[in-house]
Amino acid sequence: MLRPILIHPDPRLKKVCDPVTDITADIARLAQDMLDTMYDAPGVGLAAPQVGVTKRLLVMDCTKAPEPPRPMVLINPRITWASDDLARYEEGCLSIPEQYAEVQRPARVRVAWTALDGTGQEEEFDGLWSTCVQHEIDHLDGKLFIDYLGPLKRQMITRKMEKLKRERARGQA
Ligand code: K2U
Ligand code: ZN
Repeated sequence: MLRPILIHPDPRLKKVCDPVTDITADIARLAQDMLDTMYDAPGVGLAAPQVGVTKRLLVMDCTKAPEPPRPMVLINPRITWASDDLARYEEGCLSIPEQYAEVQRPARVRVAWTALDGTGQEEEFDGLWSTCVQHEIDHLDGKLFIDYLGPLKRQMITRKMEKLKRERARGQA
């Protein structure tokens, strides 16, 4: 089922999210809905706060055709190692539509998490997967990619989003 994606500014996007304490049928349903919503957007990642659930859960699939899809669900993810070398990427965000800016992050990260079946996982990510998982884990800590920009650019983007929300509220966008 598709869920509406919150648009910045929204207090739920600034919250430090709560750990998932037990993996219930509701959590499994939320994860599936987040994957459906991500593919529909389309996007390569989505964090629970973006659909209004302030829990530490994210989904991602950074595969590109003709690779087979690899939908991933990360519960209570945490970065256990990050490379010294950095990588720059023109990031966007489904909660900040049509705004892009270059963000620099560690090129490779190791992430530990719990899978939907309750097993502990750990994997090293590079390339778009690395950028994406760091972008999503930031969401779980209430951090948006625009928080890495200067105050003027961030304020300009926030003003544009406030205008977009006003227009959407009037059914104009
Ligand atoms: O969290 C989100 O808003 C989903 C983003 C994740 C993302 C942002 C920047 C870089 C990598 C991942 C959406 O996937 S934005 C759409 C997108 C699609 C393809 C490549 C990059 C971004
Ligand atoms: Zn985002």
